[in-house]
Amino acid sequence: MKKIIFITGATAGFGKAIAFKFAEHGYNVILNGRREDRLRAIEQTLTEQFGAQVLSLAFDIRDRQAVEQSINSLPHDWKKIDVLVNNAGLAAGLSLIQDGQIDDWELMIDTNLKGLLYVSRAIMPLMVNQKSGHIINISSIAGKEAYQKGNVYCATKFAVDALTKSMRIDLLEHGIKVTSIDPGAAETEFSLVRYKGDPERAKKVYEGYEPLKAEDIADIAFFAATRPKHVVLNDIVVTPLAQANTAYIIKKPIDKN
Ligand code: NDP
Ligand code: 8X3
Repeated sequence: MKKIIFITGATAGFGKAIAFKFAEHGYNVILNGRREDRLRAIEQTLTEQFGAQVLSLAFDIRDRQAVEQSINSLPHDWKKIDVLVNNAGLAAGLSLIQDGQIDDWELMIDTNLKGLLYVSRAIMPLMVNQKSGHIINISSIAGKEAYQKGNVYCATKFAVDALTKSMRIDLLEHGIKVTSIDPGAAETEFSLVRYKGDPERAKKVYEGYEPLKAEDIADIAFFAATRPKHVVLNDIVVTPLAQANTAYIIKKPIDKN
């Protein structure tokens, strides 16, 4: 029987790349995200290209009722979830904490922290019942070290780090693996979202060095999910070669000629 992976935030970036990677390697996939048109397009490609069975669940992970209703009403066969990737998340804005937009703070806390909890709360009992499963939380290097103007985004990722460790302890007796992947700078729609749709500002983040790609994270997620039964990768911090930590990135000047 094919394994099932449930991915939040699968309409772009890491989540989409993870869906492709796992479908290519024989998994059936549950895709989540808010943009239904993208979900349908990805579903069609995964089905046609890899023969995967795909279920698209369009909901906002901040909507507790929608999360519970969507997951509780999964068809029986789809409830045997082998891998949950808690990936949906975002940074909103980049401001000194004293100047921060409270609406941005709420959005990040509601998505990165509360949304992750709602989804996990609905899926963990299924894994406990089946006495197996693997939760992969996409945290960030920002969950290891704070950086200037990162404040609330960093706080949400530090919280994800704490939840990853807590999950590993509380789920230990049920044979459930818990892994954290903590990427540094990766070129996805992340900066476009952070800068509220400003493509010039978003592009600048990745100028002068080679950032990580979504596929790099998908490779790592797949590697983590395919270790022998007795092996758990706890915590994987990954940066581009040009990045040492949240504060040090070597950028070469761009030749504009
Ligand atoms: P993208 O913006 O490319 O993708 C984010 C995904 O999350 C989209 O599919 C989006 O789908 C989904 N999403 C956002 N909000 C919600 C919501 N409320 N409900 C459901 N889905 C939602 O960013 P990345 O792929 O880069 O980011 C993925 C994760 O990786 C995030 O948690 C981010 O914090 C983390 N990360 C990113 C890094 C980077 O440099 N790119 C580095 C370290 C960590 P839709 O809009 O359709 O709902
Ligand atoms: C995204 C990476 O360094 O912009 O989590 O916070 S960073």
